[in-house]
Amino acid sequence: MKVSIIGGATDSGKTTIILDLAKYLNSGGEKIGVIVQETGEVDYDEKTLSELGIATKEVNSVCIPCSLDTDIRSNLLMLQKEFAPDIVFIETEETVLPHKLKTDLERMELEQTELLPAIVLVNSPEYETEDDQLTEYEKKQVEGADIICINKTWLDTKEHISAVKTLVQELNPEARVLESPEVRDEAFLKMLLE
Ligand SMILES: Nc1nc2c(ncn2[C@@H]2O[C@H](COP(=O)(O)OP(=O)(O)OP(=O)(O)O)[C@@H](O)[C@H]2O)c(=O)[nH]1
Ligand SMILES: [Mg+2]
Repeated sequence: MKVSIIGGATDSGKTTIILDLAKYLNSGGEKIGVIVQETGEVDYDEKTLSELGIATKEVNSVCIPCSLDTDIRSNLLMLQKEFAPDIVFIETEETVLPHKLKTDLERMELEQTELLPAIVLVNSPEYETEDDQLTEYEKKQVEGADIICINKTWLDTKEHISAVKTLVQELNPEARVLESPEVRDEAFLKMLLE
């Protein structure tokens, strides 16, 4: 079972990208699970999910990272046992560091589980271009990410996207930085999973 962790600020487009990935993988016959940290509104349309045959678990939002990890771990185990998905997406809320959760899950040595690169979505038109204007979470998320996906580029100017890209590359020279188009083709979606 593969596990993909996708984080980023509220409204950065996490649910939309997960649904795009789920549709793409589902069309190739893969079974998909989603774990979402509930922060109020449920964004996943039950009908869409059931049509795609996706199993979901909601994790209550908690501020203590270790209890969050335990909660996510038990939900992963439950999904694995009851549904045996090929891949599980974890949508984290904006105060969680996806790379930290990935490391914690790696340490738990879950059986037959492969952790995919930790993805952080950046809401391009809303994102600051100076390091000292970023919140602590925004900064730490980007610094630790394996993949930084600059999203909502279609709502932003070329100049601003370019400044955002420069900033995130400075903060994390090791990460792969992708710019997401509004319509994501197979080649783009694949890059988020490897
Ligand atoms: N047109 C278009 N709108 C998008 C896209 N991605 C996100 N949006 C819009 O941006 C808003 C937030 O998208 P979500 O995917 O719910 O973002 P999120 O990061 O899951 O948000 P939270 O779960 O509330 O933190 C919604 O109104 C979406 O319709 C996209 O690819 N195309
Ligand atoms: Mg969401």
